[in-house]
Amino acid sequence: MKHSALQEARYAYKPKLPPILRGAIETIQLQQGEPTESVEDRQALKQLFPHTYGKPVALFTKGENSSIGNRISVGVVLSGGQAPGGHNVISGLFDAIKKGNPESRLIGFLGGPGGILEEKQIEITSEYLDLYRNTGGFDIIGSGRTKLEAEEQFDTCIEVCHRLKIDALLIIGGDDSNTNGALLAEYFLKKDAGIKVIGVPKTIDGDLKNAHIETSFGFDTATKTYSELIGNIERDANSARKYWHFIKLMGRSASHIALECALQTRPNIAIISEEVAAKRMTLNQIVDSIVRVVRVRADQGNNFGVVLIPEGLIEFIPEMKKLISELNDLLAENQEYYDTLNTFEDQSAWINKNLSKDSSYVFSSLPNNIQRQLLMDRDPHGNVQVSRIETEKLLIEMVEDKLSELKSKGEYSGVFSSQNHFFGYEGRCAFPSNFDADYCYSLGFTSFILIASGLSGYMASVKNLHRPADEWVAGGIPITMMMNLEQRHGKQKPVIKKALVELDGKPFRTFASMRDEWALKGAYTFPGAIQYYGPAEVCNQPTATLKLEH
Ligand code: FBP
Repeated sequence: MKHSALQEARYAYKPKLPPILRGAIETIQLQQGEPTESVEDRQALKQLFPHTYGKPVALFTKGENSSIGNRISVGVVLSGGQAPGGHNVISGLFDAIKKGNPESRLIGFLGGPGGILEEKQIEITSEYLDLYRNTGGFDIIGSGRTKLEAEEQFDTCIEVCHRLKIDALLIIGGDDSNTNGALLAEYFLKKDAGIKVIGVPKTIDGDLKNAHIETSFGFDTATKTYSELIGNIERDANSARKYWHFIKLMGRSASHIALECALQTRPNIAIISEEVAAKRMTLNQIVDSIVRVVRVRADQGNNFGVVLIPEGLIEFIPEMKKLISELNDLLAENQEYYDTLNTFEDQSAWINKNLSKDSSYVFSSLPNNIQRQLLMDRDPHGNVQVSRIETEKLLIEMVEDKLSELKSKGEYSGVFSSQNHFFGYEGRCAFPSNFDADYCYSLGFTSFILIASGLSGYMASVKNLHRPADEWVAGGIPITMMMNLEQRHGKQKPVIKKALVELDGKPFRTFASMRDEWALKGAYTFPGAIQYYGPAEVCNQPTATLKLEH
């Protein structure tokens, strides 16, 4: 394989660890804090998780730890969408395991959680791992979206782990995968299977965070990658002065990515889905708010600008949310019949007949291509795949229509020419920033200490992340502590509470206090490419979200 110059340089990068994890590994001892409670629904969760509920927060301190040197085998699985830094979680875990006992083994399950069920795995060796250190992607073992949630699957996991002599599983995933990790940990204890389960917070979306998990890994690199691209487009817009750029940004549900990128690049408009939902804005009101800025800028002679749109927006617009939920139910309940409808005309006619009056009206008023996208295959959770809905094009079309209407009435005399973009996959496999490289390596290393200390049903945590790594604090958080009950497919299910953008939080308030100025004046900032080498203020900065939140 031919390596780029940066790839070669990154192989040699030594990620930074929190001070407690440096030096002799057998002197890292577990220190248990107070018992914990879940965020909500305490009684119900206590009953659902009799073995793992209420465990104390785990901290580390210096002292003798005789179990660290035991020979163990750990299985690792990458779950869900790629996020920069996954390879470093595995590197940190591997190095810690081998430091504990060179005879210990790391088994990587291939292609995500499905790899455990299908018993597809490889042993990760030092030579193999060296090709992946400090690089982006999940290609070291691959990822997948198979959900581990049924008892038969849990039993298969036990059989496979016993056959492979695996003592613990590390699940690197988002809120759903870690929820399932908690269920697995509970089941293993109930069955006395002797297998521990530890989770690691992964997702570029940034929505797996709480009082103890300050950020999920990958958010830092992905938002820096998108911000670089947005900054470049802003500069192009400023130079050519002829296009309005509509940029959709990944993030399945929450708008953390769009908000962070807005704070980094100061676009003319950034829509935040959580605000749209809170104000119960209709699609037309969102379009009007964009048209307002386009007109004022046109009056100033500025027929150009940049609009950021979060990927999940469509599901936060109340009328669209209702439509999507009705579509999800209709398609799930009538899949067999629906599959017999061969043309789009037949499908949309049947859909229109079965939707409520309001939703049918909304559906019919959408352009044909958006209707088609709303009817595409659901993801394994039964949800519409928002990354495939071209919201940016929908908004452009609607803005164009409004502006021509205004023009015909003599109320708008500008020129509106647009470009659309979608930044998502571009950021998920970038070389991890120094922040993500260090954070992920620390999470992997921490996971081993939790496993070796006999804990299960915990998520690895590294805190104080807005400070340099010299001040980072490692430990573990019982996953049940992050849970509540939510309605899923008509049933109350225990799940990790998703963190949406808080409208009274500092990142949003900071954005809201400046956006009017950004809308009309040229306030663009150009973050440039991620820097891996150079002064700390250029290459070791955490996200604005993290700094503002802490
Ligand atoms: P995770 O929640 O698994 O981390 O994935 C996040 C994400 O990147 C979303 O931002 C996006 O909507 C989705 O994955 C895209 O999924 P896919 O890779 O299946 O196209």
